[in-house]
Amino acid sequence: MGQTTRLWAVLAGLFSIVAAHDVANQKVDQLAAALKDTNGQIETTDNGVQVNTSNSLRAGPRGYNLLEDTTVRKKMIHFDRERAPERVVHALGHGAYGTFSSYGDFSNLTTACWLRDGAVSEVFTRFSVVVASVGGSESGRDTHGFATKIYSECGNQDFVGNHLSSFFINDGADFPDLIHAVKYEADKGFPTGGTAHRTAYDFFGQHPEGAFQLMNVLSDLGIPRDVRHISGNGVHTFRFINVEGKSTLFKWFLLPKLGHRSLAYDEVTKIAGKNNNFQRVDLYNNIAAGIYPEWEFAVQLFPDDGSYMWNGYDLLIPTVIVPFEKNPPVKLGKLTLNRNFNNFFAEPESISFAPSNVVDGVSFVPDPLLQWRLMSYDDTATHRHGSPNGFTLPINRPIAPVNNNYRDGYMQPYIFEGNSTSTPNDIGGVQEPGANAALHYTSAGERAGAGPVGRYVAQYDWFGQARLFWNTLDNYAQQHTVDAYRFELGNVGNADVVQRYIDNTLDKIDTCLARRVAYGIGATMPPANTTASRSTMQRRSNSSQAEFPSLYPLGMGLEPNKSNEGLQVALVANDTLGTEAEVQAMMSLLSAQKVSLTLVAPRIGMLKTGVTANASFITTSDVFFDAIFIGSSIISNGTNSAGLDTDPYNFVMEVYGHGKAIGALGTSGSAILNGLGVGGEAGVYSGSAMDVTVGVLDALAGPVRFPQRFTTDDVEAICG
Ligand code: HDE
Repeated sequence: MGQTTRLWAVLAGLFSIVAAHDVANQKVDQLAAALKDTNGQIETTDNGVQVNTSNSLRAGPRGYNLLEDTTVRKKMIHFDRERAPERVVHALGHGAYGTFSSYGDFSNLTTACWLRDGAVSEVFTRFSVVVASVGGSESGRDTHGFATKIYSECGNQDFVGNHLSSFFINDGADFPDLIHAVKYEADKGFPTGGTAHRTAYDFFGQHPEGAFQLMNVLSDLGIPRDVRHISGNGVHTFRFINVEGKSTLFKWFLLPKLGHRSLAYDEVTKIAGKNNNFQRVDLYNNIAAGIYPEWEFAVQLFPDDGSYMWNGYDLLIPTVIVPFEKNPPVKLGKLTLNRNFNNFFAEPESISFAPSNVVDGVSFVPDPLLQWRLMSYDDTATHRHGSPNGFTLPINRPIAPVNNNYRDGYMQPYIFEGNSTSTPNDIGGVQEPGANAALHYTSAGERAGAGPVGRYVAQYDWFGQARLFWNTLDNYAQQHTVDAYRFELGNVGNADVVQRYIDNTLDKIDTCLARRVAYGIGATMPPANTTASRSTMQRRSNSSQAEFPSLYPLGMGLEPNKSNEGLQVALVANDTLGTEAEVQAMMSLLSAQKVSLTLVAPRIGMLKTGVTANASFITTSDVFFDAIFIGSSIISNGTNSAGLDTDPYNFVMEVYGHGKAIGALGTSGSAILNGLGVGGEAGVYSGSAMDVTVGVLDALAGPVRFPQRFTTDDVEAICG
């Protein structure tokens, strides 16, 4: 490289940093213009007249209210209409702002500007759960939504995915039925946030294509700890188009840099009762503390030869996934969430995502699930906002210029000038882009159809990937999944629906799975070994785990070297347990890994040991913590005198039962553990504050849970 070229390269580099910085602030600036600060302002009516709206107008201090009180009437009328209709699915959600950074120049694949070299775009990501309504629990067992809007220079690009890689159905025509079936039963109004009921399993039994997805939901993957530890999955195949019009097919993923973490089902149910916002609190508090979660945007790429097939995998069937081992994803960029919203209604609640929001260089394939999504989201947004003008709301507005002749309608915020409202025109209105028009609906050589018009049903071995998934689960993970099937089917309340699901779906996946589920809920067990699949007992010799670990990359245990950022641990303290010195020693190690420590004691405040408890056994719960410590005693001789009474005893034993790490400080800590009968086991550490903290942090980053503590079926007895 010559001197001048090098200089230009440096200048170009500097420019791209500056440009990237500018780009990354455009949405912030646009949103700032919409901010309204009412702090310290004098209260007024909607027509701008200063007035007190706190006391209504009455005919005397003991008299009736007056119709003339238009001020309070208006206040009430506005209040009566404060809610927009909740989303028909994914109603319960929250989110945050951040950035998307491209790892390089991917113009060989796509003209999408957010994948240009040095491109940094602003984003908003909304996380959600499918079934529960607003006000339900985020910690229930469900598919989690992971939707990201990239406010790029060339327009809004939405990635509307889920935290699981597959789906329940293949044709959008089935979606309203799926949702009717999984939401509350029409004649009863319950259950409002789960699928453990008759209509859901009647539907699942009729749709074998969803067997793999349902098993995902019923595995530990279906109960993630929080949204920082889930992945985003596009589910469908999409299309990149480059400047030559060349199309490359892709499936997208957002892979969490923190790794994946799940909860135990018992924890989920308790968290749901104690803090149904646990997941949004986790995200909000971590971002507020400067701990920003990151995901890598990665794609599986497939050449587009017009067949939509790749090595035997049908790319038009969204319930079939292509394992990472077969087609390793290529990392193209990074999503970072780093800023909380200002107003829940105006931002996460009012944002509208649509898979149809793509920029030039991104397009679709004829997958009948995707095709209906291209219509449904804009339609539901129009309904939810009460107007097609919802795209003009601050959270939805692109930073790219928007100019068209879509006019008028409810709540039109703009006053358009001029009289032309059509294109093409020669009278000074909006002009057509001509040669610069986006390519994104067409690609070179794309074929529109292949065969006679008809209503088609996809054919596949729907149980194959479910079986692979089942076979990749470790014994304890299989047990959790069996227990989840038992919980769900055990609550269906209709023996025929249950038996059909066991015989027509579970038995076809794996006979031993079907027998175990049936055994636990008193249903008829299918005869042993009717399917060719291997039984649970032989799982460990099955090569599929080595071949397809990506079918179960995650969950409680399998992923090594997770990051501990943003986790929470507790120190159990009381008037004789826990010293300032050990808290200091622990803090140095914990804060280096951005793990927060809460001192939990019978009461909040200064204890006789000199340390200050910031939570009590009443204000918090062990289920909120990823690991716990028991403080050492300040009573030199007595370990029993520092023993635990009921609340801390339950606290510690529940953590033990959930398979989490426990650290006991000093000789008294280990004596307490021995007294509880849990000393010396895997995942139970005793020793100095330093040693124990190191042990617990390693456990959190590695195995996370200690499955030896979970009870398992006598599989041999059930399966033979
Ligand atoms: Fe959605 N989906 N969906 N969906 N979906 C909605 O759009 C729909 C599907 C997903 O945080 C709705 O604005 C149809 C797959 C997420 O605001 C609605 C079909 C995947 C969110 C809708 C599907 C998703 C939604 C409700 C089958 C994963 C929340 C409110 C053809 C790849 C977005 C709204 C947010 C929301 C329709 C299937 C993910 C009704 C018709 C597959 C993450 O338009």
